[in-house]
Amino acid sequence: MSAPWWRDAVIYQVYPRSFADSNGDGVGDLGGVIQHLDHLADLGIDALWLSPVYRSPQADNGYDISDYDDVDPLFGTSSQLDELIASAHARGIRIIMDIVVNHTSDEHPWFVAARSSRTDPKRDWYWWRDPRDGAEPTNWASFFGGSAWTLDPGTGQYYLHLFDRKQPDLNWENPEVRAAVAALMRRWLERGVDGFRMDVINFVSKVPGLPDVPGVAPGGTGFAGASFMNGPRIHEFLHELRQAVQAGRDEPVLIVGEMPGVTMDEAVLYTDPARAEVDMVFQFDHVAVDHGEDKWDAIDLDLGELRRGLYDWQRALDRTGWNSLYWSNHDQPRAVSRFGDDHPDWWRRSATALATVLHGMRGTPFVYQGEEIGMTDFPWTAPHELRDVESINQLSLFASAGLSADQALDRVRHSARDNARTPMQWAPHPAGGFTDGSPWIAVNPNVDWISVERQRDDPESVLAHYRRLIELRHRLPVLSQGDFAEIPSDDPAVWAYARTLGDSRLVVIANLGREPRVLELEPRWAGGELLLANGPARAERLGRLVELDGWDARLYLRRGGTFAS
Ligand code: TEU
Repeated sequence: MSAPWWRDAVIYQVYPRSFADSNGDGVGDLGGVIQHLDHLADLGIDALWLSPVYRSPQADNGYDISDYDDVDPLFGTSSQLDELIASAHARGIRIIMDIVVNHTSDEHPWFVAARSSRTDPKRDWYWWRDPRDGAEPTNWASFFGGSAWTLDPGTGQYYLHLFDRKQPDLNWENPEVRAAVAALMRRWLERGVDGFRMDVINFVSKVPGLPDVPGVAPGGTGFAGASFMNGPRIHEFLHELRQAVQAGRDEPVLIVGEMPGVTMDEAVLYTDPARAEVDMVFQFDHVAVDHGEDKWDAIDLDLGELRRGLYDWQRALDRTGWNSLYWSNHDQPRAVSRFGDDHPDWWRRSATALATVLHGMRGTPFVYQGEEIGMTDFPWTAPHELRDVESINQLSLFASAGLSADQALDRVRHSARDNARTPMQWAPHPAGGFTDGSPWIAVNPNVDWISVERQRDDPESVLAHYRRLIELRHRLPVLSQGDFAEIPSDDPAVWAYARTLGDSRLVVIANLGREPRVLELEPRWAGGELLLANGPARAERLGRLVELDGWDARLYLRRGGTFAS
């Protein structure tokens, strides 16, 4: 059986609110996505992951869904979504819908019914508990600050929400919930979508009894991940869902599981095709290497740790299962600012070096909107510029802890999800070509030198480099199917690895820093011809001594050899 389509594909994430506004209200919408499909086709991507556009009160920018079958008027109409699906398909681009079913909006009819009475048939679709000593039932913390429980005065019980209080957790122990989720996913497949990105899907099996977090002071809250991440029935639930969604379909339905807290061992089980659960996971190890106590406690980036984390995941899934490959998404700061060097002198080379080391690996690369042109974090100057519920709650928590507004902003600025949510920079003018209206969040002032328009026809641009990497993945089976082997380097800034398939070997080498560096290779790695560099194109054979300039990144290809892996 041939490999499924996503194994040599590149997937592009659109966060519609910030992608392109077609009606001048300052918020991105489906019309804007449709208008820019040619940009995606030109980039060469194979599928578009669309962050939620369903009806939602927008408490968490659409990750709080109140109607899974309808489009929120903020983003357009249901018929526009059908048009997007058809227009994307006409360009050979598949559509991957973002499905959020660990929780709904508190305005979803299911929850409205559930909270109406303790005896409502939908009551058990959510998690309800009596007060304990007049307070929250357990000491669980919400990801967005405070307790994970909110009292519903109408029925005198608390309901569970791992995120915002407007995002009550569904009770997946209830088979009616699981059947309803499978049914809504099948309806989207009937409308022509090709797969799903499933939001925090490894949270849906909770440990029975919802035990307290140990060691938390009375009245406090603690991270309860051990009680909801990769829970006791998660594999059963995901296998059941896969069977229900795939039934009767010849074309494989892509399921990408977003799984904070997933381990490599668990990921092998989740993505083993023989187990029919999910096809790949978004893991979080590499995007936590600069977190101290938590994401707000930023520590210096340890390039060795970053490299080891990604290489470990390559080795873990090299035989069984499949990796997603990403630097960015709508929740993470911009890669070139976080892992690269967004100084104007180094910005392009570092953005292309990061792209090279990621896209050279085994797995399915994901490109987040704006990453392909090297968009950077935003230079926040005041708390009121931030829009994200997580950031706003955190600023308030810091204020309560006695920090000044400037001190709180300093703690939030680098990890704020808002960095990824500033408008896509299409053209070098104040609104960035994103809207004719007033944007819902500020456009990065560097739009005058970072934009699609400025890069589209520049062969040396970040955009051109992404195009080349994507084209290579489509053309070279060694990239999509080759195995992975680390090439030893004592310098944490010098990354090198090999991909081997049959008589082809690809060697990827990069310097993730400004200082020139030298790498000495064992003879077995040398001998390839330069295939792609983020510097001047040139004929070059890979020798044993590799001299690397600042943020130098190269791919070498050797064909016709016999390679011991
Ligand atoms: O994010 C889940 C998740 O892991 C977040 O807690 C993420 O780690 C955090 O935002 C980083 O600080 C998913 C969605 O991607 C996110 O946008 C939603 O807010 C969240 O679930 C709730 O649906």
